[in-house]
Amino acid sequence: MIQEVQRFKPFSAKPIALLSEAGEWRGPFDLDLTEEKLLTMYRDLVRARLLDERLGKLQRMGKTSFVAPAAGHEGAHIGVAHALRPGFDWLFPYYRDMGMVLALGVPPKELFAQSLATRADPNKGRQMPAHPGSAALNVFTAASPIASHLGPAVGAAISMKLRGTGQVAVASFGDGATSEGDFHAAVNFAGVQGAPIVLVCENNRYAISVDFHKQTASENIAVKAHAYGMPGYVVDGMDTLACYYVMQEVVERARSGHGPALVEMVVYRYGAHSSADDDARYRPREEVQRWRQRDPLRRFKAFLERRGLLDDAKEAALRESAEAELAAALKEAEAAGPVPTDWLFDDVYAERPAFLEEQRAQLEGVTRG
Ligand SMILES: Cc1ncc(C[n+]2csc(CCOP(=O)(O)OP(=O)(O)O)c2C)c(N)n1
Repeated sequence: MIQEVQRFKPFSAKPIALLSEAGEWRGPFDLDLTEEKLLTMYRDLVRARLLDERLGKLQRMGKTSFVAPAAGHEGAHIGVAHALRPGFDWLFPYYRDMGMVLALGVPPKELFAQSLATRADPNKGRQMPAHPGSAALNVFTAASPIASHLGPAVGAAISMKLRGTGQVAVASFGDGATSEGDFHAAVNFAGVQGAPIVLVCENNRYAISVDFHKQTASENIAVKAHAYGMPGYVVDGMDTLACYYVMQEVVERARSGHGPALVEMVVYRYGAHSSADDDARYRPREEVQRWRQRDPLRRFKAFLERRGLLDDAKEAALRESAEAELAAALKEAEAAGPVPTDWLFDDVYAERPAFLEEQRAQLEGVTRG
């Protein structure tokens, strides 16, 4: 039975951590990842951080209208992405998960194109920036209404179970989303149906300016799982390996027919809620600084250095190559040119009705002048 090989106990008093803040391995089992896998995880942490920085710059340059900063969430993002089978399992991310979809394999060119609305955007420029999706990689397009993707995620997982596909769905969301009715309906349904889904809460302590303690009277989010008949895990979300190993266990548990789990990853966003928010109005700078000390990149780097897998020169080379990859992707995304206005009419009907044809013709006249 899978329960007998469980590494992690649900409902632990403290968040599950495997790395100390100085990067020492503290796991109660032997690390069983190859050097290559560890370095790939670190590379993905760096790519996610650099992507976030680039998107922030594009917003300040006026090239995109909206970003949802993700720095501080990367440990959770990379832990989740690496526990999935890309293109087989399904991911239902939310708007702060750019690093997660990048690590899953969505090309950075597509992510930039989505944010800038250029022809290289597979969503044809019809989503808000920071709302990626990928048909090729089974990534459900991120939605703006919080928690609205959780019902569809559970529905998809139930379908996977009924069809016996062996796939797993993962849906991620913030702590604020757990106050929505959609969250409770979805978790309840997942529990009742034994759906192969992992619900991942990236608890960054704030829903815009609303502090976690105003969000729920529960001691944490993970305990809510108990009421829905599934295990709940609270994990140190700044510890990439803890996020990865817990995810790997519950994903495989779901894959082998043992049902859903709720995983709370305790993270922190260093930046504002979005490019439209002033976080200085609701949280002290010292709090942000304190959390920065726990940074997932810094911790993983220290861990790799202790094992002799990374040094300053290798780190510099890795950053340089990630920078170059993103710069080239951005250039290609921009070179594709803006999305044509009449793409607005595509993909809605198999055969476009006359009234839409008429509107399209009118628009053509307007844009031609
Ligand atoms: C149904 C709904 N209500 C309100 C909003 C406005 N809104 C956008 S983001 C947000 C906070 C979300 O917080 P959380 O779920 O913790 O995620 P975070 O942004 O902190 O990562 C709110 C209330 C929304 N998008 N959808």
